[in-house]
Amino acid sequence: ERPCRLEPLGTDADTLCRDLLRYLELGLGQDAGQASPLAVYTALGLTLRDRLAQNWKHTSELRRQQGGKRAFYLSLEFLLGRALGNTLLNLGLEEETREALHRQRRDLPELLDVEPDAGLGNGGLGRLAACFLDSCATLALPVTGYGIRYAYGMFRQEIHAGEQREEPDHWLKHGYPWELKRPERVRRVQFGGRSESYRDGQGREHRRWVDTRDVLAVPYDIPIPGYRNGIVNTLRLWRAAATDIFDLGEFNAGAYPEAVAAKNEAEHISMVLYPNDSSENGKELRLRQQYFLASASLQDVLADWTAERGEDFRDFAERHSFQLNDTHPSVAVAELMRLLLDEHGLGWDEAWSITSRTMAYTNHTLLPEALEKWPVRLFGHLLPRVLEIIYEINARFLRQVAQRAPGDTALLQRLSLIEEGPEPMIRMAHLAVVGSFSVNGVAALHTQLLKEELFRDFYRLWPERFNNKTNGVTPRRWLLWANPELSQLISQRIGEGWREDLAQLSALAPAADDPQFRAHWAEVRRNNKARLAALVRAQTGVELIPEAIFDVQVKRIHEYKRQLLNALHVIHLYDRIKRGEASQITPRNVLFAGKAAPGYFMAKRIIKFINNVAAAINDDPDTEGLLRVCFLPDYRVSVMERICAATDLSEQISTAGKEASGTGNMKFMMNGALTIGTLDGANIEIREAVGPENFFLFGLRAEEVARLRPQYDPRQAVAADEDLERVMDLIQSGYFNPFEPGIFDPILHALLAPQDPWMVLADFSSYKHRQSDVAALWHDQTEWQRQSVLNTAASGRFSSDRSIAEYNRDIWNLQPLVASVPG
Ligand code: DL6
Repeated sequence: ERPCRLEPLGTDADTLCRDLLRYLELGLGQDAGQASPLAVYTALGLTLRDRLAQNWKHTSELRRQQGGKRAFYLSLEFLLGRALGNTLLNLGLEEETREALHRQRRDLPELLDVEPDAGLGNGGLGRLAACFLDSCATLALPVTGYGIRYAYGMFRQEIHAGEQREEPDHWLKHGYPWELKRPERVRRVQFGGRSESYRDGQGREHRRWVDTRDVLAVPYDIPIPGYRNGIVNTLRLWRAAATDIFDLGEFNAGAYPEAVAAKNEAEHISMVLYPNDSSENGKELRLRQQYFLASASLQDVLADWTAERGEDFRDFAERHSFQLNDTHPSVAVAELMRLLLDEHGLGWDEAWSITSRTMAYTNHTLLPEALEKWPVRLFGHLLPRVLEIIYEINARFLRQVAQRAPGDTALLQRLSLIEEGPEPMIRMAHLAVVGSFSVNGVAALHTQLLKEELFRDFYRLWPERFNNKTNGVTPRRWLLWANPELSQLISQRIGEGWREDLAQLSALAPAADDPQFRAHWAEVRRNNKARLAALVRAQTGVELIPEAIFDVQVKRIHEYKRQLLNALHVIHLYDRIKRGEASQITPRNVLFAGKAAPGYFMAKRIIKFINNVAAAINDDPDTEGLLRVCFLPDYRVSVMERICAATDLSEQISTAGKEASGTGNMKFMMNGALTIGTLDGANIEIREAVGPENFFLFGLRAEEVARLRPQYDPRQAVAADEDLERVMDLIQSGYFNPFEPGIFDPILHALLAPQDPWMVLADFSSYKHRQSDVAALWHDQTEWQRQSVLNTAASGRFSSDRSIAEYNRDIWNLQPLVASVPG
């Protein structure tokens, strides 16, 4: 008898068409002629997942054959966005798929549009994780992502009467065709109970964690294809499930509701993403999520190791790196210790040596309110054994410090993993630094500030641990996919190598001086702007001015990002129109988008303010053809794909020293936007790359912000700038809230308070002047388009491929898989 073999799947239009039909009619029970776009999208997803799965299997085989080290990216957030377009792009199957759909009288665009975004993240940090996975696969690096499969992702934002309303994002409602459930790899995660001593057969004393309430972690794998290299890596997302659906004992005793309630409690863990990007809310459920992710993922990795090597951990550290995406998963340091000590019987020194050689920590913020701390009491109640281990790590660490700096108790207090006080707290960032061999910031300035400020004492102790890894974004999604016409134009000029080696974009620079090329460039950008204008019209009813500057600020709404500064400038332009300077105004569309954390009062008030300002301006006939202002609701990955290709001016205007890096700034630059920005985060490197003459710089520098803060007097800034005075007067007069008296008082108070940490008014004059330079340059379209080309040409170093190559060179040291397409 001949063994039966799996034949390679065809990728021609004909085979794709037949497989799609089979999934649609037989897999989903639909009538192909009548099926909804959603059903066809699902069938197409399943058809493509089969192709991915083939490469997936091949990649695992390669990894097994080649052995070698692996890295694991632990993150509470992966902001994936849509998968269909990305899959077609990375597999190179767009044409065949269009053809296959055409034969069934279907159109790709309508299918692309029905896919909900996988919004399992808040913003930059989560999207960075997704870009990094794309680059790891493209560079053929054996890196696996671990995260949580939240049933509800980032909330959907609706705007009613100018205010944000949050609606649940049930993204899994219609199923998710890309994932693969892996029930055979379920893990058990412990909570509660207590820790006790016991003696083993040889009379040695150990600790163990007993009487726990366990939760199951069920993995779902999402394929992460590299760009046309046959590699498919894995993002493994954990769903929480109850251990036993019904506890029979309780059930029989008549406690049926209690048994079902226990099931609910377990499943809550993966129910919802916390929508806070820059503050921690300290909720117990959030700590449960963090521990759930850390424990399930580490157990998963250890299970693979012991299956192959038994209990011999000698090589483990040489074969594994865990990258902690911010402090959110940093409990992994203590959990790996616990697993090695309690579950695998290692001694402390060996376990610590392994842990502190495998963990690496990326910091993403200097904002004190975002630095995680957990009350010792809560931690001890939920994770008693883990707390003991943290105490032991701390005791040993502080002994080491005391030996180096005898008698310096202030230093010990500053460094301790425990912050003393009426409510003692565990400092998760300290746990991450102490337990890791590498600590990195995400842009040069940010890393410098980590060394000089936040982690100054740690830096003195272990300077070799600190390194910078400037963020990047994947050029596949953010240029090739988001801007196909521009990509084609680039390829016609410099070939296609830039897709995998973005540094090659520098070859585009000479084209900036070629009038014909510039004309094409401008035309593509105009088309993109028309498409964005159509989206804005459909979503908001606002009619943008086609030939005007598209001036865009899209990101989370936060005081430090200073959407207010932009809004004040908009009001200033309006004021100029009203005072008779219309003929001197350069037409602009000012577009805002972004979500506010639901509990962040000021951020929500800023949204309302922008919407009221927009309404007043757009309704005034004097602004016709000169100024349009719009707040686009429900900003998300798929919307940014449309926006970034159509932006002329990228607003990166945070208070210097506050934005760790920014990544939106990179997406805009790559697509040819010019930036107006402060010397903050990666703006500094963007300016260096493109040249100061092609960047609109304004505002105080980080050290000036720090120096001037104590004597900051916003009223002086107002008195010194008549335009600003007029703007503040207009707001104060209630012009933007005639029927809602007083609603913008909190904004005025914040701007005028000497304590304003974001020093908005301090930068107004400088910002206003640079904005008038922007307007002047717009009139010189030759020069504007030249600078636009130069921005794209200089954006090569902001590819996440470069970031990941650096993580690999300096931190992980992985061997790329020798990529080969399955035969
Ligand atoms: O590193 C990714 C991203 C940076 O680009 C942003 O500048 C930074 O704000 C963000 N950090 C966070 C963490 N909390 N806060 N704030 O989201 O990371």
